Formats: sequence, C-alpha cells, structure tokens
Amino acid sequence: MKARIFWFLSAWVIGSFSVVSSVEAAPQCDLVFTRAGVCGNTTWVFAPEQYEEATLGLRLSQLSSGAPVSPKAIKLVLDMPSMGHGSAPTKTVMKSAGVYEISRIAFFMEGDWTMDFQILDSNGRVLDQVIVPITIDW
Ligand SMILES: [Cu+2]
Repeated sequence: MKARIFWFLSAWVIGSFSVVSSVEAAPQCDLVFTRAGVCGNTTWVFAPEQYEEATLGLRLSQLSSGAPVSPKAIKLVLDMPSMGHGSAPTKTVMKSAGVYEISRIAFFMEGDWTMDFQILDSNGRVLDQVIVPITIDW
C-alpha cells in the first residue's frame, strides 16, 4: 500500500514537471505572424504534384498562450516573383476553431514560387502576412 502511494505521488510530480516545461518551451511555428501575435502550423493534406491541385492544412494559435485563434479571414496567395505572375485564387475553409483547409493550390509550373499567407480583417485588408518561398521541381 505504501509503495502504491509513493508511485502515485512520483507520477504526479513527474507529470507536473512536464506540464511546466511544455508551457515554458518556445512554440514551434512554421509561420510566425508577429504583428498579429499568431503562430501557424502547416501540414500538406495533398502535397504538390504535377497536374494536381494541392491542399494544405493550417492551424493557428496565439503565440502567447497557444490557444486556437480564428481570424476573420485567411488567404493564401501564390506568386512567381521572378516571372511576374501568380496563380488562380486558392480557397480557404475553416474546419473548426483555428483549423483551416486551404485547397486549389495550383503550382502550374516548375520554379521558385512564394506562398503568401495573409490574415485579413472583415474588410479584406491585410493585417499581417508571412511569405514563404517554395521551389517546385517535379
Ligand atoms: Cu512562372
């Protein structure tokens, strides 16, 4: 009985330490929207493939607390700066609080593209943006 209580207490102590360390650890963000204070994490649902439209999952959380955030609108703009053109508009759907799916991502040619992630207000103005380079090489 004594041993069981000791085991229970040590598990509790170890558990509380791990909670503390996860709060102190800097959040791992693929995208950092510094003005908006938002952390973005991305996962390909359908990775870019030739002749296919890609789909990206995006999770947004507050940099300070890690709590999910749902801005009024999220937009992803694709550009090929060296060639002066973009791509067709992508489509963003909010799945749940802070969880988005961005589809119709069409990298229609090989080369250096940028993915411009924008947080918009209700009037469509850009509040913050993060531009990520991506090289497409089939
Ligand atoms: Cu091009």
